Amino acid sequence: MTCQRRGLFQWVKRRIVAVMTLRVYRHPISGHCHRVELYLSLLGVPHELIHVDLSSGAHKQADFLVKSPFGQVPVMEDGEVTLADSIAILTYLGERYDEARRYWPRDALERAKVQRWLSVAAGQLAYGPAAARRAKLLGDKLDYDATVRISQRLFGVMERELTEAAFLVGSQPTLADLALYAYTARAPEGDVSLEPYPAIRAWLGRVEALPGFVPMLVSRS
Ligand SMILES: N[C@@H](CCC(=O)N[C@@H](CS)C(=O)NCC(=O)O)C(=O)O
Repeated sequence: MTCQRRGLFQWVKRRIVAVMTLRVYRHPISGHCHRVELYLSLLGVPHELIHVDLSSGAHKQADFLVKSPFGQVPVMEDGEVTLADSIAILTYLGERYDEARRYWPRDALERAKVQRWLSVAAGQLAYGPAAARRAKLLGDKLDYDATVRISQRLFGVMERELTEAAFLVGSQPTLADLALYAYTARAPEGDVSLEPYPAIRAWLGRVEALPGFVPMLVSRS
């Protein structure tokens, strides 16, 4: 190959890689976004983070609603694929990029156990610690006492299960741990204390020790 043709080949290759780079539309204080960023980082998948300015309402503009009909982050673009919803994105990444299935088990029962916690991430975690934090950080008008009750019930269950096992589904980390991590770690930002839960605090440390771990921004100390 001549120098000129080799140069052209490299240029085309760089353009293809640039166009193909996986993109995540996100906001740095969102635990929903963090779980996606964490998985990509643990897997070592190159990606670009695109800041969505929630405070100016960028997520409710027509161009963003095409990507995310509910006007929420995160959204992932991977080549031709556009996908909203953190849990949908996690499972997509599990199928597409987690070739060794380190975090998204192949075994049907193991995967169902992970799914049980993904439902909790969209349920009690969202209505408990994530909502309490929104109330304290952003002044969302909601029943704060109810969010604290939901958080304490959730953390009670997690504490019991994490006393029995190192991670939420047995001895190895899975998507369950990645999905539950951020809003649990930042629960104190919603004035929900983790002091009564030593097993949860030890588990947070184990997640943080995973090679490739990335933290979520601390919003309030
Ligand atoms: N089910 C969605 C929920 C995502 C979500 O609640 N995103 C928040 C940021 S943490 C958001 O975009 N809120 C803006 C809004 O709902 O208007 C997911 O799992 O991704």
